[in-house]
Amino acid sequence: MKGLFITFEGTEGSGKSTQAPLLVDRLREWGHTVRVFREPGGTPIGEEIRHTLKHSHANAAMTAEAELLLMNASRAQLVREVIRPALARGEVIVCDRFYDSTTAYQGYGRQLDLTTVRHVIDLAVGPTRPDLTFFLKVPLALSEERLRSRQATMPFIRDRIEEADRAFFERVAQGYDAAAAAEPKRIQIINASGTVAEIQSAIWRIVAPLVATRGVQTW
Ligand code: Z5A
Repeated sequence: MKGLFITFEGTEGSGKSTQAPLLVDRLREWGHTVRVFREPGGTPIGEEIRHTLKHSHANAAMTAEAELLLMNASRAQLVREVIRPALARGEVIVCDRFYDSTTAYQGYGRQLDLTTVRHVIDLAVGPTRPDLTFFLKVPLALSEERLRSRQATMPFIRDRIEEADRAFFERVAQGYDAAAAAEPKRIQIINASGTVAEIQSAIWRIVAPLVATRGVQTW
């Protein structure tokens, strides 16, 4: 029995980390065995790489190439240590970011050669690909506004990737549009400017028929 692999994508502040757990809760209520991960991270090795990429005091001079490889080192570990075995058991995997983030951030944002980026992703994931990806699309101004309100309620933690300029994030958004245009069947664009409940319903309208027909493992 093969499981189901669902990923969430979008610029920061688009609502991925809000929607992913809501989908997980709903799937569990329906009796499915679900595992949820975030990238970079999701394994002990991946979480150490995440720290290096985002918060380490030693990361200021990180090159775009090193960033590409570290993102995919974390991913290679996650795929082999957890995702493949869980899918083989017929479970549902929900992942907050996966390789479309690499296309958008390292390919378009950092402007690395897109063919090289694709080869590195291929090495990291092999045949393990999402069945369904939600691209939560919001105007950049709205995601910036959401992040500002979140920052106002939290202690400041430096994040190297968030230090990039606005042009970088505009290119990232273009990268997501290009990825969605290239794979319209897998990548479902969700208008993420609405309320949390509206977005949750839009996502469930797509997932419900899929889990009903796929025979994934239930308790
Ligand atoms: N990255 C990369 O470069 N290459 C890769 O291959 C991978 C990742 C895998 C991971 O950061 C960074 O790594 C990310 C991309 C890069 N870098 N940046 N910059 P992360 O995991 O720390 O964070 P993130 O993935 O960027 O997510 P985020 O900033 O936490 O945003 P989000 O998950 O999309 O949004 P959220 O946390 O659900 O919501 C943000 C705020 O808005 C929060 O206060 C919510 O309560 C609020 N919110 C959410 N939905 C709504 C609605 N509908 N209305 C109003 N307010 C809302």
